[in-house]
Amino acid sequence: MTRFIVANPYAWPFNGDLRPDNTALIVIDMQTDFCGAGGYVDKMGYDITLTRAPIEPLKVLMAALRLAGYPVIHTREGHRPDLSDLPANKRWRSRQIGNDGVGIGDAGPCGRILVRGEPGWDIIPELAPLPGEVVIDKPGKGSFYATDLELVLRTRGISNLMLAGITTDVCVHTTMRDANDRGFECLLLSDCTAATDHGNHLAALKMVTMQGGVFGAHATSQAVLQALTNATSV
Ligand code: C5J
Repeated sequence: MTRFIVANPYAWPFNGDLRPDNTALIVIDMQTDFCGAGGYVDKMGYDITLTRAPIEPLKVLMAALRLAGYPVIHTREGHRPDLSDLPANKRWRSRQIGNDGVGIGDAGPCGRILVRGEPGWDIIPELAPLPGEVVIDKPGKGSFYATDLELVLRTRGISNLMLAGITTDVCVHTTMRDANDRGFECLLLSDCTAATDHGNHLAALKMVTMQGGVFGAHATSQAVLQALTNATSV
């Protein structure tokens, strides 16, 4: 029996082998710094209603996937308190936006921005990991760089990745491209991701569809929910 999710540009996964023991949902950087009041994105002057939009669909999807036995993996972008893993150019660039010269590593309304252990760095309570779920702490935009994510996935026999979280054009895309190069079959969830600019979100979705699905495919969370209930036999 095969099972597919209605997706663009192809029904996903390519081989119809969609099972809870080979497929994981990865929820990227749903942290206060990216979608909470007073967090990094808010402080930069971007509209957090955009980055908060995935919260409700994600709540529903995560509950359904957990019930069906699919693993949910979370990531957090952040740096060591001594900033020894924060490249100088990343810090410098983050200080260029906004009018106060405050950037990554500096004190903001939610504590030091993108620093591990600070309130702003934590995953928002609405989407808090359940006990036992894997949380990957990453210093960069991609979820594989300087983390043990690939080891965790290979150890569990995961070959299919559904990607959610923020931002579509930065951390989600970087992770998806890297996962694709490593041979994972990737699905970006269009309503469970968002960017600080809606045009960038749409462009990031479109990029996925080129060349027959150059990095994988994209689908709505509704399509995933439908696939959980309707198995298609081929
Ligand atoms: C960014 C992310 N945009 N999670 N991080 O700095 O996309």
